[in-house]
Amino acid sequence: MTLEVGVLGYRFMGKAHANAMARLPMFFPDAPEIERSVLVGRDEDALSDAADRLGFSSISTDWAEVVDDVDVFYNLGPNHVHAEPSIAALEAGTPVFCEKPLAPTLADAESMAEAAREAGGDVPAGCAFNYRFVPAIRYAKRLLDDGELGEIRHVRGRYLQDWLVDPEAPWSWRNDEEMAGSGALGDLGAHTVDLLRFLVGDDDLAGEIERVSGHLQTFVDERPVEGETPEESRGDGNAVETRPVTVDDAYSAQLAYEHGAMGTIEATRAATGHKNDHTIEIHGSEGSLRFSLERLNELEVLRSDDNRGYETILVTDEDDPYVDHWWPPGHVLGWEHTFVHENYEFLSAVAEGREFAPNFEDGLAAQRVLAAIEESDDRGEWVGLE
Ligand code: SOE
Repeated sequence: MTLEVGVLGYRFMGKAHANAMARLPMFFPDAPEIERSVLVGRDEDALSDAADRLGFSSISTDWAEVVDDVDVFYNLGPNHVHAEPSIAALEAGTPVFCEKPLAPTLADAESMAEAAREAGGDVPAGCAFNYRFVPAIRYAKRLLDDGELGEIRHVRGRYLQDWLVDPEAPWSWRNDEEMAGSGALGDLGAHTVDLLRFLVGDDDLAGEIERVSGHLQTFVDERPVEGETPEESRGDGNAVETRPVTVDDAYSAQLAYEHGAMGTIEATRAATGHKNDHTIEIHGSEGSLRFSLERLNELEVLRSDDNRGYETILVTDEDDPYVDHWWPPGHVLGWEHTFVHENYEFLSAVAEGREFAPNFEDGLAAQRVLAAIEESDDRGEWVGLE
């Protein structure tokens, strides 16, 4: 049976997922057969253009008509449109794949997770934390799960970008609290929080995060508006020149884990010169590991019984769980492949009517940490997580 896929959103993430779907039959012949059936958005001209480029057979400007018509619904729109269409799709029994962060607010994320619970395990509700699907991260998880790093003492994660260093960089929905929820915290921090949960959140490792202390900062309070669309005008046809920035440009947080480990995490969109630098470091009683998205085919591992320091493991051979699908060992993978891997896993779960991880519960768990970090910044004190 061919799965008909409906996708809301056709910009950055729309492109990344459409590209992944197009690669599947070429490289993952055991993936379920799909049709990029309907592309959903508001602007018909832009939609038709995007549908042609991205290989969709039709377009719609009304998500409500699409969600129960298709076999799978991808919600790749801005954060403020995550909840309503995703919940409607789940209520119609349609599996959903939603971009991260799961929602702009904790309340929305809770409603989405509740809808997923009610839809049941055979209707997968996935949250698109694509960095779980980097082969080096899978490798790191195996080392940690096998206890090779011993007792976990420190976890560290930082996600650095620089596209908002320039005060003249244009305003977008990502700078608006109502639409985005938060700034660097939700957009980038959600990835770090999820990756650390994936790697050490297990009860045999660091366990849950118990308390957080957070700090948020906005460096540029307003930004120029580009273009002259109706939303960008004051209602009288005259374009506004700037809009306020109502989210953080950067955050940092300390984490206290259930079994005593300490965590330090941060993200910023103002780290001059850093484009997409996501780094994870973990120190255990028996060893340490380092991962950087800028060198995603490598994992650095240090063992306490070996005085040679960090060894670089090239995760491009049999250690890569997806290597058989791609090129001969050593022919490196990149950022886009993480989307192919996650689409493969998610669509296979849909076809087989089984659960997929990361799911909406994982999205909600990350959102709880983000909300606690914001609350801690507001109150100026540590905040506990239930
Ligand atoms: C923008 O900062 C962004 O595209 C994030 O939204 C993605 O999740 C991240 O993977 C790359 O940067």
